[in-house]
Amino acid sequence: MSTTGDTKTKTQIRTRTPQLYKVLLLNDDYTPMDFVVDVLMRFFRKSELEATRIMLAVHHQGVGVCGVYPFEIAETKVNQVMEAAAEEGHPLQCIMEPE
Ligand code: TYC
Repeated sequence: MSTTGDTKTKTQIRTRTPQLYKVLLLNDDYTPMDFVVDVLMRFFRKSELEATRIMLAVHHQGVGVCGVYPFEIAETKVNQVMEAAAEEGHPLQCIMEPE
């Protein structure tokens, strides 16, 4: 490194991988299956087949992963799902947790 007053340049070797978050759907007894499939297609870009598979997994197991994203994208998806559900009066819950 120069000590003559030149700009000093240091190569950063280590990079930090951003923490990823799982976006999860929770089961309930009231939200229509069709609505959940629609949410998965609209906000998580799933095919109808994949959306149906995820919805049924949540229905049977209580919880399921919709996708894994950086914090702000996960947060946006949770908000979009919660807003859409509230608009239709469904109790559907969507949460995020660190992967
Ligand atoms: N259990 C709901 C029903 O029988 C369907 C459902 C699936 C609800 C997934 C929420 O995240 C959910 N209508």
